[in-house]
Amino acid sequence: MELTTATIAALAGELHAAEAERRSIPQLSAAHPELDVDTAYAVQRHNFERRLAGPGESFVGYKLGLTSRAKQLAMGVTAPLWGRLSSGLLHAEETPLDVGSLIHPRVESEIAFLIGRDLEGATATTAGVLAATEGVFPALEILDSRYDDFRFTLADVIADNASAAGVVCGGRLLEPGAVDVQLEGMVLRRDGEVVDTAAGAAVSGHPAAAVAWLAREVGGLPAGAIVISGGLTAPVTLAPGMVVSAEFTHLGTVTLRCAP
Ligand code: OOG
Ligand code: MG
Repeated sequence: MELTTATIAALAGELHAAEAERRSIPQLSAAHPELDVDTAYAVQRHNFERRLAGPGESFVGYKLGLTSRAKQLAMGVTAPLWGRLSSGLLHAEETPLDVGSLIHPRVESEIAFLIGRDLEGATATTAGVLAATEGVFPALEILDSRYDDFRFTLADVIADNASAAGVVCGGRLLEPGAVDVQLEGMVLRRDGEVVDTAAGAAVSGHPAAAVAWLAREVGGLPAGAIVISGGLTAPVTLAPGMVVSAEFTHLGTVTLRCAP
């Protein structure tokens, strides 16, 4: 059964309140098994519009999620999804993260794209994405599910803006012709210790292929948009005082420090 506009607004309100009050809620699909992917994106859009109405907030781009096998296995959801990024989600690398400001935060390393010119959706390809990209850079994504125990169905997590809680941009911006992102290596460290490693191909065979899928899904990408292409490995659960870094072969290093 299709959910009404009023129900979409009510579901969005539940997620918004959970985020604002830093408490998790049961999965929306538990009370609404009829929540489908399209309706979930409508819930996501509702809260993103609310976010954009906030002071100083503007659209900055998109996030891809569950684009690697490691992430799909970790979350038990076997399809990719996308979410929306606003300026308020950008977390400066030099600012320590207050873990207590979030419900149950995690972090993961990603390869990010800065789109240099408008990319048409219907015909988007891996090569087309690379041609439209101004530069690629490394990012750490901060995740925080608004759901109990960080568990969800595909529709639930889409409604929750793909668990988006922040993006740390770092390293260096390289032209896509200067680095083969498919073969780019990454070492993930927690408090200096290696916790995981990956290559760019972990994401959809080629991170730009994931971005092409996004472009087709959302009907094109505008010049200036940032797209994070999805976690390369399983995420790391954050704790006060923790330092997590992702060191890439050519893209450099991006670091997140948690406040003590
Ligand atoms: C859902 C968001 C997934 C990624 O990069 O795979 C995601 C989640 O894991 O909470 O951002
Ligand atoms: Mg992610």
